[in-house]
Amino acid sequence: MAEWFVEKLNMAQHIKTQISIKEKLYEEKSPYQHIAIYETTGFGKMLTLDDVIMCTEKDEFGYHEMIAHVPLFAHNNPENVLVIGGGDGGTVREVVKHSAVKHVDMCEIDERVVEVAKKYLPTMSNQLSNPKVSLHFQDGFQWVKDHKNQYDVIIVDSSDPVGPAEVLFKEEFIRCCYESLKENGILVNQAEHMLMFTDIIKEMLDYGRKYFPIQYYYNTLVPTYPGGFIGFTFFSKKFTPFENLAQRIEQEKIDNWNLQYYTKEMHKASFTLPKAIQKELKTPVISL
Ligand code: SPM
Repeated sequence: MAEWFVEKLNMAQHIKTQISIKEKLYEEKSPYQHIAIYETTGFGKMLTLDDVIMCTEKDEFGYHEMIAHVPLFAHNNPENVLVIGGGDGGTVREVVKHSAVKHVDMCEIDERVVEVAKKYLPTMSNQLSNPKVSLHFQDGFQWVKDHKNQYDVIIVDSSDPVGPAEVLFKEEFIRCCYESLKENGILVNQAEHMLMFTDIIKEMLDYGRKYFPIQYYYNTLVPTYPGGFIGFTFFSKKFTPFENLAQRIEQEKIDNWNLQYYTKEMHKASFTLPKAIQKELKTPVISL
């Protein structure tokens, strides 16, 4: 009989996620949260934080490729990048592929997540010691308050809007990210499932509208998250998600990047939303 890991986070949305596991490989209680690694029967190793699925080896690419490459190909010259959260290393692994990126600060509050990922999830964490990367184990909100006008792209690879990460979905944080970006900067935030959390996304887009002239929401596929999808808000001071795409793709030679999800076609298509959601979020309709 297989054992099942059950994620109960979205019970209020009438959904439980279950994933079949072979064994629990590791667990600890860090100063911030419960960290666990499981060997699943079909999705490779899996990281959970406070019993919520963060990533599995089999389907993490859809999340990490899209949270990283969409803003980095939308910007014309993304030299300085900040990743907030992202302790497993998957986002940084994608960010450092860009030759345009000269430096990455990763600000993760929980050093233990990074240490556990280095030991159990080497395919995600293998670029955390890349010379372009500086790791900072501190609060991301404080980091953006202390670093004004510094970044071309900020990527918020957070957990869900409950507990400590809740502030990362609020106006004050979005405003501080705006101030931490340079004049052409782009901010992308993990922003939930479009159908189950439309209200949270609407709220984030409304906050973003107060500061950024350009706002979108885009989607990716992650079968082990409730509902199978997750999306991101895209806020930009100057560039649409598309205007630099052809030139930047040409510059980066992505055929050697071993990508499994991201293509320029997927970049464009991910902004196309179901009719009712698009109407509700009031984001621009994309002509493909
Ligand atoms: N680097 C991977 C970290 C993952 N960050 C997002 C985690 C979200 C997980 N929950 C999705 C459920 C939606 N309510």
